[in-house]
Amino acid sequence: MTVRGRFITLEGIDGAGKSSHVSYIADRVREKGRHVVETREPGGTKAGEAVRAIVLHEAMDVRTEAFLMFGARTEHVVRVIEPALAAGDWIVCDRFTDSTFAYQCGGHSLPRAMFEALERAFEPAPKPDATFLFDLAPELAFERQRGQQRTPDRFEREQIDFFRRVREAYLERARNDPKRVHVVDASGPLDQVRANLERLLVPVLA
Ligand code: Z5A
Repeated sequence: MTVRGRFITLEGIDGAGKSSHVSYIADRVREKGRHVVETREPGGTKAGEAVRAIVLHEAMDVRTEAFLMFGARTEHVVRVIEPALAAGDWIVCDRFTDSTFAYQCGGHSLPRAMFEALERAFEPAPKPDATFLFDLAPELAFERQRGQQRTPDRFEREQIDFFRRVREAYLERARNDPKRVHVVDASGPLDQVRANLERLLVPVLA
């Protein structure tokens, strides 16, 4: 019988540096001889990537944004995540449901109960086995993003108070689920953050 794979997610405010660590985690899993699927949200499927292009760049009501995130996630779970886990693969996913609770409920103050109901009703959403939350002050994240050459997307144009609420919502998720959510201090230089991550990753890979 195939042993179900494991599901690892990375979370954090924009500019926390989590995308810099996706392939590192995937490589560490491969070293264990496991097959890995690297993916992201919103995205991960053809329809999900189309939704991503819309939510990152088109103006819309915050509820529209929230429902689009859930629609993209349903595709992702049904077509990619569940089949891969069932086949014994490991998933390393850049953002998942915690992002919705942090951005839409924390950042945009939409009611949490609405999303908890949606989560139950529309998704056969697997719960991540482990989540790494890259945590740093929004002021520092803004400074890092200033170094980037590309045009900021809709989220990146939000004000600092929005990201303070997003960060607090993430930290609350971590406090409520400390066995799953591992908080990585992301305030130092990249190699220091990597070392912080590695310490927390070792028991997850065991
Ligand atoms: N969203 C949502 O609202 N609800 C949902 O349910 C979901 C998502 C699933 C996705 O865009 C957006 O969708 C996201 C939330 C929302 N908001 N935004 N924007 P995205 O995937 O493009 O956004 P992101 O995840 O924030 O992408 P990112 O730009 O890749 O950010 P990051 O992963 O946090 O950081 P990074 O790219 O690895 O690093 C940022 C820069 O900092 C880069 O120049 C690095 O070289 C640099 N960096 C990284 N680490 C360090 C350290 N330690 N020191 C110095 N500089 C560093």
